[in-house]
Amino acid sequence: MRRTFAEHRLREVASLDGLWTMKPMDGSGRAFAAMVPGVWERIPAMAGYRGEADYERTVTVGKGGNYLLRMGAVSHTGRVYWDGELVAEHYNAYTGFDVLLTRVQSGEHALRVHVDNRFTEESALHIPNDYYTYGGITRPVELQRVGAAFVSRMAFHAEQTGEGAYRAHVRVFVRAAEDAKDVRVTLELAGASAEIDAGDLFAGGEKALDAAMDVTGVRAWDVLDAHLYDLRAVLSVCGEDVDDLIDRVGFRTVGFDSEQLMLNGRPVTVKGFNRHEDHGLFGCALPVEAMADDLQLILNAGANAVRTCHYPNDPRFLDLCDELGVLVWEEHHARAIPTEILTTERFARQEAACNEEMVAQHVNHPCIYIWGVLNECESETQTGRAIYKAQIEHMRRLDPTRPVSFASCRFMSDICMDLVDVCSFNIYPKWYFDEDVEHYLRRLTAWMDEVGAAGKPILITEVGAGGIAGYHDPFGRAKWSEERQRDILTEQLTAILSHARVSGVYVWQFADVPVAEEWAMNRPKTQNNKGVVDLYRRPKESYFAVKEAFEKRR
Ligand code: ADA
Repeated sequence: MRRTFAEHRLREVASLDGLWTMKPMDGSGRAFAAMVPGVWERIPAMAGYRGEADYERTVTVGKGGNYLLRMGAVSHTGRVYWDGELVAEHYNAYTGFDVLLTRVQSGEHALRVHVDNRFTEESALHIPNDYYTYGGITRPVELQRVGAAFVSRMAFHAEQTGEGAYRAHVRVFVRAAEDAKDVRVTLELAGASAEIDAGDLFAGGEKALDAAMDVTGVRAWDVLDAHLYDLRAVLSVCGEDVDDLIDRVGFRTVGFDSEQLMLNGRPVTVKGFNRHEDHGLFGCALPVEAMADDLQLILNAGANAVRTCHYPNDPRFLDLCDELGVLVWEEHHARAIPTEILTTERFARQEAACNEEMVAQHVNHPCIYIWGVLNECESETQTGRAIYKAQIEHMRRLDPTRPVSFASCRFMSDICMDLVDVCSFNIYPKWYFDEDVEHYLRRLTAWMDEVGAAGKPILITEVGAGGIAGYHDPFGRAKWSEERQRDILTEQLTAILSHARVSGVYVWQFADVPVAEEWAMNRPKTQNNKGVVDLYRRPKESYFAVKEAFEKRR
């Protein structure tokens, strides 16, 4: 997937981004020149379209051979056809997928991607929700030339063994496009190296190979002080180097003690924003420049953290967080999914795929310090608990090195607190109900003590209030005015950030977002207006209130 750094020195990579022909399947016979990456909602005649469309282009292949077609993301369901033949199907807008094309002839080929963003029974994760599900090929597309065997990914983690010294564990995944004999992989990391003998591989096969390296004299990745290192795998077949893959890693220790997040042995207060991948100009297909601008605004507000509500993010956004030292709560895709969907086989299958793809694609980002599952689902019943337990256990199997949590709104009735490393709550005192914030937090911690969660740290994963950009009511301070939003956030953050048991907070939310039409009656302008900046990143008064509160708390 496209990154902010070069993933290969040996493998040839061609971008397939640009204008493709897009044909909506609405019976109109129309065709548009549509940008990839992009969302079709940005084409004026297609705004608001929910349906199916074909994206088409010609791909000119210079040298015959094996190719890996890397689809950054299709929103939300994609079927890929190469020269008319179905070669891949993928569901879920927020993770990428690869298609291996073997023995491709040089010359012109027809690439077609059928895109569907409808809410149907087939879709358990994309449902009409408090954010927008766009249509399109929404992240970059690449065609990569690979040999008989190639490195498909790596999974890294490091244990600290001394001052500036770590034991790095790397699992390398090697795939074969054709039979390949005498395959070897050399790993390089921070001056250390390791050799792995992969033996022979058969066409279509994959092997996972483990290696460990001791590195010394490295600088830790830390919050707002990020040091990154290239982890490079070079693959040879019969002694000849034919392929390579570079990922970037960081060395850090991370986890919660009974009250706080400990990063490299020091407590860190999480001061963050919930951020949807959405922008007034680009929908969910933000260019990397706009992602970087968002992070500038976030850092300028005194924050050090982002929660990727409510789905895995573009790897380039995570790259930027790695580079800037921003702590990330990355979440699988699930926002308030009704129990009748949660209990289906379809949900289990689609969420399992999301978990597997999210961890496989993002596990090496040092910025990710925790995985989140099932935002605001039914965590107060035995039926719901079984699903929470299964999801949390799945995440721990996929990545035993990071804490896991979920954002609960089942106040004082949640029965899943024992399942997580940190208890996380989405709370809206003063907005959805009128209760003094300190009083509310006292009730919350007293309840935790009662249900046996006394020794657990707390994160406030959402707090906020609505404010319509440009609506002012300086004297009356009506709800939805910028002044009222500012007052409420000040009160909320002052109480939360001075509470001894709370390890951090994420403001709901960074920017306003459009929501599904089905939500319009509770959402003025069909937007979730709790952003501290608007759709186009113009700050509201609340932005400065958050900045003041965050900067006060070191
Ligand atoms: C929730 C939810 C968010 C958003 C928010 C709100 O608790 O997790 O996605 O809907 O509340 O604005 O009410």
